[in-house]
Amino acid sequence: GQVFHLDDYKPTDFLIPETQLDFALHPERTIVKSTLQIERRQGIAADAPLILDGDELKLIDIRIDGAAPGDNTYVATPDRLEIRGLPQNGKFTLELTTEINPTTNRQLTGLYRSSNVYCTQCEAEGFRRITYFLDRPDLLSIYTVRIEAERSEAPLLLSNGNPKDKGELTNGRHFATWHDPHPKPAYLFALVAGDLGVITDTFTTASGRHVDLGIYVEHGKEPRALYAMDALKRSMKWDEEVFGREYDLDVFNVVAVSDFNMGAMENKGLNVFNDKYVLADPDTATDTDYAGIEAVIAHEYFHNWTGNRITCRDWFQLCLKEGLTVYRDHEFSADMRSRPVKRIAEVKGLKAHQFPEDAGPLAHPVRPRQFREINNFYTSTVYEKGSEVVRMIRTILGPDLFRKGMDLYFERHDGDAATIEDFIKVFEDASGEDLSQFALWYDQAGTPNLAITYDYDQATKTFEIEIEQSLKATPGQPSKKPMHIPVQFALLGTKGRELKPRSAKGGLVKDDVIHLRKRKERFSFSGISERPVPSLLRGFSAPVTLTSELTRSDLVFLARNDGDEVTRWQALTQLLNAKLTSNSKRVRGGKPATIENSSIKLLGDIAFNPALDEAFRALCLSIPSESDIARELGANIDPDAILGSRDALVSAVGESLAERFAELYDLLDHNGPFQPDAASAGRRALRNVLLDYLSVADNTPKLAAAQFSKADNMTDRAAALGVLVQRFSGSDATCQALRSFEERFGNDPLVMDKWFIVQAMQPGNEALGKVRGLMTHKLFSLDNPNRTRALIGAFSSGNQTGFNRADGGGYRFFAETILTIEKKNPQLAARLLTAMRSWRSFEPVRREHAREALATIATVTGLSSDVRDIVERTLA
Ligand code: BAL
Ligand code: ZN
Repeated sequence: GQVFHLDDYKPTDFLIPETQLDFALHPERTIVKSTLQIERRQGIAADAPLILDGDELKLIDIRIDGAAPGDNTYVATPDRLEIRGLPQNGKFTLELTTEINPTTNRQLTGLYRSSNVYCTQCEAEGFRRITYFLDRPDLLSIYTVRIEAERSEAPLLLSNGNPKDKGELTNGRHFATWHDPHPKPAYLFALVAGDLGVITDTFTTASGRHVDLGIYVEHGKEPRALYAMDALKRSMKWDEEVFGREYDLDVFNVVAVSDFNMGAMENKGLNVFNDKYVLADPDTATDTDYAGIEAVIAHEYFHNWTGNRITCRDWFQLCLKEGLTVYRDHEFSADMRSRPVKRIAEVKGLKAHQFPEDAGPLAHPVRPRQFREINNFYTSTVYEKGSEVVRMIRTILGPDLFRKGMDLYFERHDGDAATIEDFIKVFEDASGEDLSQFALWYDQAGTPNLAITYDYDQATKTFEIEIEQSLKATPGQPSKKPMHIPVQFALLGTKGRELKPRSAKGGLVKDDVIHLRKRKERFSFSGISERPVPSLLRGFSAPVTLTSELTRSDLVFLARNDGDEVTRWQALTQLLNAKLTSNSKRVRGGKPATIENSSIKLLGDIAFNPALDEAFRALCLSIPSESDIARELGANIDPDAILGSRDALVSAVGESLAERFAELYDLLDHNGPFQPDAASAGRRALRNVLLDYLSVADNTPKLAAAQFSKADNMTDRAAALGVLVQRFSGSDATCQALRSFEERFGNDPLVMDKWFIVQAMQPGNEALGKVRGLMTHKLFSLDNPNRTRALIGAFSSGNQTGFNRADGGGYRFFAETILTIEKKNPQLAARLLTAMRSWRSFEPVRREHAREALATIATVTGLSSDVRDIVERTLA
């Protein structure tokens, strides 16, 4: 396939200031007429051809200034329309008619039907599946859209912008017209038509604009959209207060659909959502679901400024809108919930998804310089590491200069298709700082490691920290330059008191931030009266790994005393990881795991510390997962030994603390109705971790079964079901709980995803047969991305022992399934396939099985560019 390069960027020869689209909707034969006002750019030759993008299109009619062009002046293929001999003055009206089939469109990009609802997904390159166009983010146009459909099939007709007109037609058909006054790229175009229920509300902006809000869902599910509406209103208010950003249209609509490749899409004024990120009530949604809805509603809304008003010049700049918007939704959730707990969850997510991406064959910079398939770059690196880069700018400049830079960004680039260089420049101009070295974060792939040594001199009361940064080679980047890395820190004395240095020498230190800029640098602090324990990378101030010479007792000290919850949690995690990895090696060598009483005591002291937030205690007690341990080991991974090591720790802690855990478990039982707020969620999280320890210690499903049947909310029900399937699969209690869940929620596919996931995660060799069996369940379908991710995605990316079976059966099944999915939905197949990116870190037997399965995919002819790109990079 073709490789696209950032360095080849060139503006278009033509502009399309206005676009009029007329849709005559029909399930199999939708007619799209587009009327484009086209202008050749100054300086472009008069004989320059106009070349428009298409994808699986059928051209029915073409007119230039109302007349049919000669046959030999244009060539139309399904993926391209080239026109020559255009009017000399370079200004003309192009009318194109195409015919498309929304029903057979299973790729879910362009215009398709999901449960009888017409909807669109145009990012990144879906618009070209609707009509021929200059389908690229730097081509901005003002859209007017007329939609016509059968009223009985589609009483609701929505598009971007503000509603302009509507009316009845003959034969039971009707129409609506929408106009979006804000010029936008084609990827933000949206249309929705169908028969849906709605909840409405209003919002008045700071300057007094009245906005009508609507959230559209399947009939009967309206009450489950109320939380999303509440989150939307809070997002609108927050963006005004924190970033000074107001909404700019008369309406804001959100539509939930059940077949969607992504989480949601920020189309101007008409967000289209995966229903997973809209629908919630206590009986069907977990606390994690509620938090996800709040975050995604906010994210898509925030795109209105960071993405829509200021878009990307080209797809290499994807992080310009995604990294920044993720940063904004992280800050929103931190303000709505507990900031440190939210931050720890982000760090866990980054380590679980982005660090492995950076460490494997799919590693790429936050701003890649080349790609074969843009759909494969909606990654954790672009999104989550992209957000970390924005956070580091704030840490380096401080909150005031950061805000000043953001204000300048909005002022200077409103209406632009901008670049990362534009983004960095506003912060340089606002602060006077030189961020050229910092900008390497956008260009160099991989996770830097900081190797840290310390030296304390009692006589001179001087403490020295030496930091050496290193960054391994990644695909296409054999050697790297030193980066500017902000390391937030404190020096802790007895009982965790912060020692304030009199002065700092050596490298640059400003307030509580060490600015590491050389490959190796020394920072020296005077006036330190006792040997301190350094608390480094507070708030996880940079996406790096640390190798430090802190002793076990230093780590215990930090885990007990650090006033920064993130570094406190990090110290505990480091202690546990050391134990879990050494035990994994012992178990693999046929030796029993060993566990010291001091680790158990530490976990107990955290669990019972009433001064700590319950959500924080829950995070500490959720010891590193099997994949966390695998990542720490890095090579020669044996998932069975890892599971053995982890279970040994859970059972040692559970057995030693059983009595007090049981008391706390009872104490945390909630009274009164379910509340989705952060504090209540924290109590449930803590209680549900305790349930696992208690069940393992007791070695009976009794407690989990009791919680399952008593639960009045999905968080407690799903947690109990998880313990039953993870710990007691095959027991009567487990089979009964699975049956009862299915009876109760069997008509609600979205809720049944939890039932598919929990079974796909069952540890050990039985999982594969289970997954194969569930694929024949009446609710399961490889056509639906949520179902497919629930069963195939959870199995391949979440079930360490079951998927990575020693006999390679998991990999063979996966390769076969990917090839089936690929024929319907290449984007989904490619995304799922990234589950195998860490194949080289397994022990040799599994590694060879994995390589063979990947090779089976790679040798298929006629693979989609999406899957071909991933499989070839993974094997390279
Ligand atoms: N732009 C694709 C979905 C999202 O990141 O909001
Ligand atoms: Zn986004």
